[in-house]
Amino acid sequence: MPEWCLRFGIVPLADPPNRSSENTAYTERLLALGLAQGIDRIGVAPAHIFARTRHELHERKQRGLHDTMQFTYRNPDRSTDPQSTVVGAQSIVVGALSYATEQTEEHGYLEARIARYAWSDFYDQLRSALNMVRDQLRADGFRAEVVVDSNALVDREAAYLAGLGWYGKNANLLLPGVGSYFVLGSVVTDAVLDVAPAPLDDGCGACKRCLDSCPTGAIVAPGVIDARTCLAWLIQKPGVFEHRFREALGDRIYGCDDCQQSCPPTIRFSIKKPVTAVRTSVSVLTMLQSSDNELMAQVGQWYVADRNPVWVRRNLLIILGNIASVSDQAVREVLSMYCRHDEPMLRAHAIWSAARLGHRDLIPVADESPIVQAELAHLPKVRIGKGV
Ligand code: B12
Ligand code: SF4
Ligand code: SF4
Repeated sequence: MPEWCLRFGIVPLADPPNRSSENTAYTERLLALGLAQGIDRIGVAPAHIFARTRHELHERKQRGLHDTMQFTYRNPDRSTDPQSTVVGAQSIVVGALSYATEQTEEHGYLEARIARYAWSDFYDQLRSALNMVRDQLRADGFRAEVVVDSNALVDREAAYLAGLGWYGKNANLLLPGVGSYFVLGSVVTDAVLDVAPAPLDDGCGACKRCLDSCPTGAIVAPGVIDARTCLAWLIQKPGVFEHRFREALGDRIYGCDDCQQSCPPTIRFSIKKPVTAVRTSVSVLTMLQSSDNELMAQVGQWYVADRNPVWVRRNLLIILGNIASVSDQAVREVLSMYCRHDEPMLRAHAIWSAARLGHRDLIPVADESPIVQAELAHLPKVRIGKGV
């Protein structure tokens, strides 16, 4: 077992892959195939239990840092054991695909911002490329399964163990020289491949810009995110959007990039691609005026809890309160409609927005729903400042 496995508490499940020249040549051919499919960086991790990550998942769950997130937290023992994806797994081929594009971020009045990783379906691009690697392995008689952003495996740790990068203080995996604008995914296989000699050392040094740039202070220690305060999760979380984070939501409709936009290697040296089919923002009013089916079609592959459009509408209503002009008649009409909506969750958030924009006359004096009553009891002050 390599010395670094011990250092990171990694438990081998089988004999480690031997470094025969045959393995090396086969591994190189596979990795070259992945690169030819458009993957930007690729490497191989040993298919051992991710002991450190397993410990972190259990510990963070115990501390409540996961909030109500399920994903990899639902079953930490499963998501940190490659054997639960492929019985007899020996190796994990891990790919990183850049989602930085030459497209500049442009959005006009009443457009809500989408985080970069969702500007296009980069997961799908990565999955397609990894499928080719998987097919090659299967054609050669091995078992192989692709996992990309799934609950079955913690992607960052796989990439870290494959030597692709280090954990930044913002918790993202940073690739040397090119930063963190990468989506990650794997092919878990029972083929014995040449694994990375060792993970990379920390490359952040004394920098701590991401810690200072987080609008809600969600990076509670280097590499540790408190999901209870992270906007990327709060946007996805079902239920009433906590008052104390509504202003911080700003104009974000999906994801948050602040802790990466402040990261020097990420913004300076990312691998920018000439992507044509990108969408950097959506029209708030168009979405709020759409039917449920139309709305979910615009949302596409975004994660929406239970695929329930209410959560998207809730966020759009908060955004209105944050960015709309008080004199905008179209906004007033939409808010008027939502203040009388059948769904109490939407009435509640529309009332907040109406109060922020000074449309007190749209707000009912009483309501039978406890959610709305709570809202009426804590109306915000009228917004003053930019764009009003
Ligand atoms: C749950 C989840 C979230 C949650 C929680 C994120 C979190 N950091 O905990 C929420 C919804 C908030 C989220 C947000 C985002 N996510 Co997300 N998310 C996931 C998911 C599904 C599981 C992550 C997981 O289980 N983490 C487990 C915890 C324990 O791991 P960790 O937070 O990475 O912690 C490690 C470090 O702390 C490290 N460590 C231990 N000790 C120390 C000490 C020091 C000093 C340091 C620095 C590190 C360190 O070890 C820990 C365990 O491995 C993965 C997909 C997957 N299947 O893996 C995507 C994934 C992590 N997300 C991704 C992305 C792109 C994002 C966003 C950038 C999207 C956006 N723009 O809004 C943000 C970034 C937020 C952030 N700063 O982390 C990418 C990350 C790519 C990359 N280059 O790192 C992934 C891998 C998806 C993918 N397949 O590409 N995400
Ligand atoms: S994604 Fe946004 S809210 Fe979450 S840690 Fe990064 S900067 Fe903070
Ligand atoms: S901003 Fe600085 S500390 Fe944070 S991840 Fe980037 S290099 Fe590391």
